[in-house]
Amino acid sequence: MLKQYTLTDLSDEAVEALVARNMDDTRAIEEAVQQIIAEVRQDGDTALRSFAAKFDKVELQQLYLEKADIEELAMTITRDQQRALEIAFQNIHKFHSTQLRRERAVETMPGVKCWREVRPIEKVGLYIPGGSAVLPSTLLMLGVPARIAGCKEIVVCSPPQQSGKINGFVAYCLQLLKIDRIYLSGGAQAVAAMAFGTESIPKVDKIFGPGNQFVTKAKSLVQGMSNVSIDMPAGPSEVLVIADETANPAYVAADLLAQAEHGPDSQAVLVSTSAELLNAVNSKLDEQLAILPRAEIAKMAIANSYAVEVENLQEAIRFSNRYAPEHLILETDLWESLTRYISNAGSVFLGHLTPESAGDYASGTNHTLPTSGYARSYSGVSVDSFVKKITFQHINAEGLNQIGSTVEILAELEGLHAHKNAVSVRK
Ligand code: HSO
Ligand code: ZN
Repeated sequence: MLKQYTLTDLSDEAVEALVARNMDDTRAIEEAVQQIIAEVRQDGDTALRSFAAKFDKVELQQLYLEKADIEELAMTITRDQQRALEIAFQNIHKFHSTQLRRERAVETMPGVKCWREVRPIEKVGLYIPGGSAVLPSTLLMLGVPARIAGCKEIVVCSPPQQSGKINGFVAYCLQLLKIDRIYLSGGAQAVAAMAFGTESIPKVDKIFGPGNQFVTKAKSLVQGMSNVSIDMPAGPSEVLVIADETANPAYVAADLLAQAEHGPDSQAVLVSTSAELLNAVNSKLDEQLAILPRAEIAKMAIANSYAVEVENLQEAIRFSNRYAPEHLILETDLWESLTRYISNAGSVFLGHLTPESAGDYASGTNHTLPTSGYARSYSGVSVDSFVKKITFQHINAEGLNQIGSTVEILAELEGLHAHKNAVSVRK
């Protein structure tokens, strides 16, 4: 049963507290991660081997698998599973392909021409988690835009299984992406390896991918310690469902549980205009939880979740915008009239037949999205995340004549005479 609130009963502070995520950032995690980073910097591969023995319970000689191993592992999955991964790959590819657009050059004054050109980030590191659920879909969500962007080197790290191998689904995704090598390292140590480089693992320019609190902490720490950047700050996954009396309670419950099964710290929020719907969803939650293999995890997440009753859909959207959910699902016949009011959300799922799961796997949109309220200022991963946009300009004699005195005056007023002179000498 979801905790329940009525929006009109809540003070502004109470709403603020409700939409705030539990950013429980313990010093203990930070200290442990600092230590791991220091060891990887100092001992490189030797440190990675000892972390693999300690955390993944496996003795590794070679810290990566190559083409032949990947091929062999990929063959262990069924033809249906291969087809499903192929369809997901194709849809993600189709959707992301449109994201590389050329911009036109602009003549800001006669003879002064400015434009931007896109260049791939050369070396990117993709972290693929392998904890309680292995997520090959994440490899597609990161690998496809990296390939479309044209990144030269795509370094993939994932924790090894106890066999010293990786899962067959991840292997098949590597094949679809034409990536011939995967590094067998997980956790904060993999992030440190990609940030600083080891004998085996190349240093990269940007690190992508979700992970547990250790991985997330490592990403934020290495960003401040080297010139590596990261995709976005990542917190536990979350969904906010807006549902009215037109919603099907079984669908709503299923969507909340799809989120809840990710982890005990996941959050599933239901905002509804209908008290009957809230009750019906609660009973469907019980029904569906009873037969869910990951019920224990989902129950903990549900305990960390809540429902809010609101007066109308506009109020629901306002609440959602304050929460800024990673995923927003609109389970109402009126979804079309609402989309324009959405100002903060990572990815939005419209109508009764659009489950978040479709976007998690296969519809084409990316599932690497801003959590914890970062949807206020961040977008999800896309091809843009894998490129830089370089500005260019060219000024001819006419242009210099047009713009020269403006620059000279501005340089003068800032007291920067060498700047002024760089124009004056050319006149
Ligand atoms: N909902 C997760 C993505 C995912 N779901 C992967 C299943 N596999 C974060 O958007
Ligand atoms: Zn999911």
